[in-house]
Amino acid sequence: MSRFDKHFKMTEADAAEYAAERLAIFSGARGLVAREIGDGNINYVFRVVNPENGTSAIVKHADLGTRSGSRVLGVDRNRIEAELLKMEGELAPGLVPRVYDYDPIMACLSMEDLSDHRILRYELIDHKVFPRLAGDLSDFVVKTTVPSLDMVMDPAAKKELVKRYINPPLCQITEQLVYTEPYTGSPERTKVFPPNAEFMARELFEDKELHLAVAKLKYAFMNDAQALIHGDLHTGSVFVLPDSTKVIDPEFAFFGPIGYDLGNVVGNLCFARANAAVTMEPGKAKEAFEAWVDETIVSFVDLFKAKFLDLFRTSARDEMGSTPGYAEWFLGTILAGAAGVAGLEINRRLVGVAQVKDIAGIADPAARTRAERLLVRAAKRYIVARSEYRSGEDFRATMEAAVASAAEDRD
Ligand code: SR1
Ligand code: MG
Repeated sequence: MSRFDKHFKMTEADAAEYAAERLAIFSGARGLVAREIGDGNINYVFRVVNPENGTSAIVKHADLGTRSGSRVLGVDRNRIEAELLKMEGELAPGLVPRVYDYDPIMACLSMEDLSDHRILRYELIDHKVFPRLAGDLSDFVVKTTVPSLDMVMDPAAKKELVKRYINPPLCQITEQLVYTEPYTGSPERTKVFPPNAEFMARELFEDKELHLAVAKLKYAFMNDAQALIHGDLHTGSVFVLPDSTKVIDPEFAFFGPIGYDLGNVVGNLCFARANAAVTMEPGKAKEAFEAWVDETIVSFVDLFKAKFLDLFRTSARDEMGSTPGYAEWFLGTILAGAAGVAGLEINRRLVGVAQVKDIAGIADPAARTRAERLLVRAAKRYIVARSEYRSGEDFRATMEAAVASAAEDRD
């Protein structure tokens, strides 16, 4: 009999006791210390340390609802995350934390402590550069998604996986927060920076051509069970060191369009680019950071394209999937989806309920106003003209034009 034979919401003291009882790396240890370090909206994340020898682990614990209690989610997301991390660790070695244990009763996923790493979003806000990023993230997206395509894996086995990773509560969050609420203008479901109230009403809430494009993207997200994707690949889901990249938090994983992962990365790099454009003093540091973000957007997309075609061609087993021209056509549809998602991610982080510090944290109201406007211009182009995006340069050029447009907002 153990206190942990039945699920309850753990405190720090519970987490320390739990880790001592459950995790092999703490076997025989006494006096473990747990601290809750989660900064997300959903789970409880405990860092557990053995002060005697410095051994540590992360215990990610799911309660039935979100932290605020505003949504009931169940706890299956914890299983999905644990299984995905293990799978991703095999497909993309070195790019995810090691899993120590998954406990379906307490809904606890215990894994490698990456406290020596930093969250990419905050590093980008500090205008730091990470030369490995484009290579590592393009590797991650290609290696973790291509193997679960119908052209690559046995379609019957894939359908079993589609069942196993059906993720209704987390998909519902995305369907609402990304694909619906930012276009409603509803005061309960949006959060608009007051100086941009009229701008957002005109550009996002009342633009029917935009709504039609978003509707098409929404039902593609809900119906295109293309591959097993991460589902929430923003810069808060990436830990970095200068020589290391680790993707975390695949709790939103499900069978969906690959462009969702790709577009999330691009959209979040756009936040870094817009932040630099309006907050950095002109000079060498600004030029270097902006050039690195631009180059990272270009290389991320172009490396994805090259690696995708390579892996697809060497691993596609289905006869029709190997038809000459199919891989290139399919890649084109993924890039169009990615452009759409980059735009959706940008818009939802500006006017939706889950905002990002890259923009909401800009202290000068005039600078934040400009950043939001240039981003919305880029986002709308990504969404409405999504079929025109074929290369990294196409994605970069849209941001460059949007940044140039911000000069007009000064007047
Ligand atoms: C209620 S969850 C809000 C956001 O946090 C997650 O990381 C997802 O991006 C979600 O949309
Ligand atoms: Mg998360």
